[in-house]
Amino acid sequence: MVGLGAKKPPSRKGSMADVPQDLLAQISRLEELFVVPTEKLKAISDHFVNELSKGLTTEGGSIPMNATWCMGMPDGNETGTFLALDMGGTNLRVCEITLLEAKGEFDIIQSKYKMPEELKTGTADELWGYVADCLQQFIEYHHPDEKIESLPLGFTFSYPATQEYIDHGILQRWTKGFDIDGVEGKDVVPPFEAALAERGVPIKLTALVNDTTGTMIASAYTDPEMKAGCIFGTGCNAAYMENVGSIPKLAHMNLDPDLPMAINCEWGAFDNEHKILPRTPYDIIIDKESPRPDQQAFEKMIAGLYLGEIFRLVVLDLHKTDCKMFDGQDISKLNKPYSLDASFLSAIEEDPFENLSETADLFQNKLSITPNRAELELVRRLAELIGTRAARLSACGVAAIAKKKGWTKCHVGADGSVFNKYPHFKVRGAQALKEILDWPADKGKGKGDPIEVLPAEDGSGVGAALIAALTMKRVAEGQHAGIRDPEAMLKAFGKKK
Ligand code: G16
Ligand code: BGC
Repeated sequence: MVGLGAKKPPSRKGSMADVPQDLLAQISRLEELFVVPTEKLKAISDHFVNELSKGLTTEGGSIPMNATWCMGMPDGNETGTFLALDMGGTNLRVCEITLLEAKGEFDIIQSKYKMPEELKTGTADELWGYVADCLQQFIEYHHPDEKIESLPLGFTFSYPATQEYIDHGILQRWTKGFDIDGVEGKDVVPPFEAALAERGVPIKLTALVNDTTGTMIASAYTDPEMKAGCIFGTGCNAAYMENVGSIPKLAHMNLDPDLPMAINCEWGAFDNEHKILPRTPYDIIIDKESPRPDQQAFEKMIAGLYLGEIFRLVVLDLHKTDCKMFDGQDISKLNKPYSLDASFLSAIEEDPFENLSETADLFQNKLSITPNRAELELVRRLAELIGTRAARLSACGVAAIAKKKGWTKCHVGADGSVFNKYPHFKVRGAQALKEILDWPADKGKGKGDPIEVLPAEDGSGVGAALIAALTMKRVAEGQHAGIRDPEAMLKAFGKKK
């Protein structure tokens, strides 16, 4: 993993000496397609600011800007024991979190389960059954013979949901390649609770939370400078704290305009109308062939689910066009959509050897292809271009939130496999933020930057527990906005503070 203060990745331009003219011409073409210059970054983030505001109006825009009813940051003094479920793009975690008396401290026990690939396109019953089974297993293992119904549950459900109340959520659409019939447009909480009840685990959900909101709140628990949370993983998105008075679509509720409200931006949907993002022909194919075409335009250019597929489509194209990459070789394995994931690109970018021998091994092992030296140089540059574009475009979203809110200095908590594992992602993002926000020459390295994107240490499950705690505190204090049945919540969990 590359730290925030990591050195700039070494340029490999010098290694291109042996690359033949036709491949060099292809590299220049790819650079034209994938490099996003400073001026374009600035134009994208300015447009992004307008789109964030539009999403908060009653008319709405592409970016949903979902009000989450998480109405406050933690101060580190929250206490109590909570269950948390965290259904991310790759893993399902079940946690029991005890927020301790000591400020900002907690104990956590957790089990991690893989989200099986086939669940993502299976049936709703299978999905909820699996999630409920994992929770049941966890409870039976950690609390045999105990009644734990009174433990509040925070459920991190990392998909766009419309919430009129914090303990329900109507799935707007599946993202990240999920495609399960009969869930979109419906409240996801009743079928989830029904699956629990069927298994004799009558736990009631206290808060349905997006992973970005969870990440923001978990990060803010120990760092008062945290103002937003981002996920750069299988999907990508951000949440930040808005004030109710700046959310015209909530005006009809006559709430105190100074109340805070976490907004789950769902910024993956930025530019669905294709006004500003520099899409390549490869991005267009990805979109057309995805289960939800015309959705998540921004996400499809930058999130982990798509990075390997962009790479595969380019390489396949180079095989078919005049330069005939891998000429005469059997490329059948390369023909399979989504056969390469972001870790394939990470590994190429991490190859420490001048002769790119690890990249050669990767191609051999994964695809049964033997690239020549020039082809190795090209695929290395291609991975660099795709990974750099992802980091630079991601920074446009962070900059846009900061600009919208007038923040010149703050911390942003981030999680997800791309942020944590993709080489140079952090430092490339920091460099782009510097270009967009015109920081001085010594900034843009990550550490010590005015806006610093920092790893969120403990996953958004902790955030979900904290949000459940904050919600119960709010209910106990008589603040009932966004709570469906405050009486029932008080009765179930008592006056926890
Ligand atoms: C962490 C967070 C999840 C989030 C996930 C995103 O989980 O706790 O809430 O959804 O990151 O990353 P990805 O999409 O790469 O799974 P984890 O299990 O990945 O550390
Ligand atoms: C989902 C978001 C989520 C993000 C990161 C996107 O595809 O729509 O709700 O926060 O992925 O997991």
